[in-house]
Amino acid sequence: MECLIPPTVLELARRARAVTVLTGAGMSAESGIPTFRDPATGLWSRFDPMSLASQDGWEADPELVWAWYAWRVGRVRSVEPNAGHHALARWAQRDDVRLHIATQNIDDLHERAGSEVLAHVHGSLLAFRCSVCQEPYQAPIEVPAEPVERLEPPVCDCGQYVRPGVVWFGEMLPQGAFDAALDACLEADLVLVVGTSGIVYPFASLPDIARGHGVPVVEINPEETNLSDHVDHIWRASAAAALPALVEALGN
Ligand code: BJW
Ligand code: ZN
Repeated sequence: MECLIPPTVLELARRARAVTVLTGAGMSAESGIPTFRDPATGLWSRFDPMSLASQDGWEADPELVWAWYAWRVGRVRSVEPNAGHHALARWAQRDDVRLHIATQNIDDLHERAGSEVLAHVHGSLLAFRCSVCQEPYQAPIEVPAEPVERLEPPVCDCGQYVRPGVVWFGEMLPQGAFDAALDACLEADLVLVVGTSGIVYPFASLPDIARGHGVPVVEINPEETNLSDHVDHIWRASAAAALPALVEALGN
């Protein structure tokens, strides 16, 4: 289906020489990865993602939390980057623009589309490490064919459980990740915010900070979000429709 580009957004994209794209779960939705706050289906509908994605949740029941992450590893492995991921990779290849991506997503779909990601501010699902000594865990991760409710996590050489390399609530972001995203927003002449509800901080503060420095901010999202009142332009469209349309309209 044709995707109509708001003329001001197209003009901003045409003029921009430094573009920073901030992405959230909606970026990967059309690849088949459920967003974080979508109502869950199946086995996981009985559990609250906010509790599972927390140190308290892990400490209370590591087998439950590991089973949830193992299921998500299976989902990420089985899907492909969508047209939106590919469009950003193509845009970054242009000689007339520097394009940075800072993502909250813990999947590797930007990279698999050919993009270099400046910052994974909430970590990477596939970068497993020991939950106690923090040593990276390199052995293959087994994913059950069918989702299960409990699964024992792998064990590190030190005898403690291995955890996913993601950032849970109350945890610090990976060293340097937020600063890199912030610098990229401040040096941009266009910030695109794609597929995030803008609920989680400090990432959600980036659009406001960019605007405070005079950088125009565009939201691409089919729904209203916490950020909608804090951006310059709103484009109500999905990532996989809007981004290819925009990059195509830029021409060669
Ligand atoms: C589409 C679409 C399509 C659908 N196309 N769009 C300041 C104020 C208040 C609280 C805090 C604050 N600073 C820090 C906090 C506390 C906390 C926080 O933010 N709490 C809020 C809930 C209020 N933040 C933290 O704890 C952070 N750490 C921190 O600040 O450290 C410093 C510190 C430490 C100790 C004490 C004090 C300070 C860490 C946050 C970690 C977040 N981790 C998670 C889980 C990761 C692992 C996992 O996935 O399991 O990250 S939470 C979860 O939310 C995940 C996501 O990255 C994140 C954001 O979600 P996102 O991407 O926005 O997804 P959704 O589902 O919410 O929205 C999807 C959107 O897509 C929707 O808008 C749809 O419409 C749209 N959409 N289809 C385009 N096709
Ligand atoms: Zn260890």
